[in-house]
Amino acid sequence: MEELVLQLHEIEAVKFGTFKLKSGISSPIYIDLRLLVSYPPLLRHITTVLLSLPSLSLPSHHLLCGVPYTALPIATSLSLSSDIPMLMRRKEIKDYGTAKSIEGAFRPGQNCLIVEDLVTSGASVLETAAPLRAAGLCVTDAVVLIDREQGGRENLEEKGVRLHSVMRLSEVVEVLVKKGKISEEMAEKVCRFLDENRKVSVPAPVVGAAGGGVRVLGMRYGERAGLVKNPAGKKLFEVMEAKESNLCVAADVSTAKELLSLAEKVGPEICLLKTHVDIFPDFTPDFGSQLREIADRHNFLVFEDRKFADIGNTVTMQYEGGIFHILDWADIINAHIISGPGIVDGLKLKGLARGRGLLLLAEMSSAGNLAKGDYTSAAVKIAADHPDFVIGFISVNPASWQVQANPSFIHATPGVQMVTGGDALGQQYNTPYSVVHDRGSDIIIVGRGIIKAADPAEAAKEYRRQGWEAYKARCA
Ligand code: 5BU
Repeated sequence: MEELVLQLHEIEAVKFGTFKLKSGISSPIYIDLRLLVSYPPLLRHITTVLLSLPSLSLPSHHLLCGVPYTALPIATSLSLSSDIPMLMRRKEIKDYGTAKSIEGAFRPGQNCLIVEDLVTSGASVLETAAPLRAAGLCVTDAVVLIDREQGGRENLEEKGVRLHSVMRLSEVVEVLVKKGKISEEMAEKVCRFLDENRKVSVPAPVVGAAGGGVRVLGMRYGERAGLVKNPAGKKLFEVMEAKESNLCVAADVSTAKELLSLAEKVGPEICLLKTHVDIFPDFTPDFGSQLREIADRHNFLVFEDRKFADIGNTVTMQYEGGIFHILDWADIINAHIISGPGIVDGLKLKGLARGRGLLLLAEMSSAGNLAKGDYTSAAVKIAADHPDFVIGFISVNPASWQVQANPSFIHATPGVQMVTGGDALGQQYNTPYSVVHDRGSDIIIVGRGIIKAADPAEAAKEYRRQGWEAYKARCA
C-alpha cells in the first residue's frame, strides 16, 4: 500500500492546499483520481490490489459497475482481470434511442458490486446503486480505492451497502509523513480537518434515479391523487388507478366523426383522449358534448393538445371563444411557456373555476426541439407557482431533470410506439417500458401506433398492458 500511496502522490493525484469539495466543504487535501487513465502501470497496480482485497469476495459478485466517470477505468480494468462482466450506468439518460439508464447484459436478481475511486458521503455510490436496484439487481457491496472517512461508510451501511476500501485517507497521510513527502504540520492539519468533518451527509435528493426520485417513482398513482389540488389532475390519477391504464390515445384521425367512433372503440382502455380539434373539416358545435358523453361513459378525460403560446390576454379568448369553445369540453389543455408565466395566469382565469387543468410543455418529443435545460427548469418553476391549476408536464425524460421531484405533478409523454425510431418529419419514438420505467413518465401518449393499426382497439389494449406493466415494474 505504501508504494501505491507514493505513486499517487508522485503523479499529483493527491494534493495539499485549500480545495472546495463536491459536498461544499473546504478541504486541505484533494484527491484527483481522474489522472489514473494516463498511468496504465498504476491502474494495473490498483487492480492487483483490489483483486487481493481480503474482505472482498469478488467471485460472489456476478457483475461490476463503476460509478461514472472516474471509476469507469478502474472498473473496466478490474473486469478484464477478474473476468466479471461489467455494467455501465448512464449519468444522463439519452433523449433518443433506447434510453436505458443501465447499459450491459444482466438478469434481475444478480449481484452487482459497485466500484468507486473515492468515497466522501457515499452519495455517488448511492446514485449508482439506485438505478441498479430499480432494475432488479442486488447491490450489497461497494469497493473504493480511498475512503475519506467522512461518513460515507456509515451512510452506505444505512442503505444496505457494505464498503470495502483499499486505504483510508488517514493512512495515506501517515505514509506521506513517514516518507517525508509532507510536513508533520500539514499532516496534523489534514487530521484535524478529518476529525472536524467526520460526518458529511448525503445531499438532498433530486428527481431521477437517485434519492427522492426513486421515492416519487415508486409511488402509486392513487396515492399521488391525494396530493393534487386541481380537480382534473386528481381525477386523472384516480381514473388511472381505477382503470389500471396509463394510456392516452392521440386521436389524430381525419374527421370529427372518425374521432367519436375511435373514442368509443378505445374508451375502455384509456385514461385520457388527446385531440387536435382544429384538424377536423366536419367540426360542429355539438362535437364537445358528444365527446363528453363518450368520455363520461367510459370514464376517461379529454385533453385538447392546443399548445397555447400567446400572451395571457390572448389565450383567454382562444381558450374560451372562437369556433371550438375548448373551455367547454376539454378537461385538460396544454401551453408553451415561451411567453412567460402570464400565459398560465390567463388560462387559469378561465379554467380554474371550471375545474380544468393545465399541462406545461417542459420537453418535446421531436428532434432538435429547443425545450430543454433552462427552459425545462423554467416550466418546473412556473408549475410550482400554480399548483391549483397546473397539473403537470409534457415531458420526455423527467427522470433526468435535476430538480426536486414533486409527486403531485403528472408527466405525459408523446412519441411512443412499440419500437424505437421516428417518422420522416422529426418525431422520435420510445417504447412504453422505456418511457414509464426508465424515463419516469406517468402517461404514454400514443397516436399512429394505435390509430393506424389494423385493429385500433386491440392495439390500444396492448399499449395499455405494456404501459401498466412498466408502471408496476417501476413501483416494485
Ligand atoms: P404519434 O402519431 O404517436 O407520433 O402522435 C403523437 C401526438 O402527440 C401528436 O398528436 C402530436 O401532435 C403530439 N405531440 C408530440 O408528438 N410531441 C410533442 O412534443 C407534443 C405533442 Br407536446
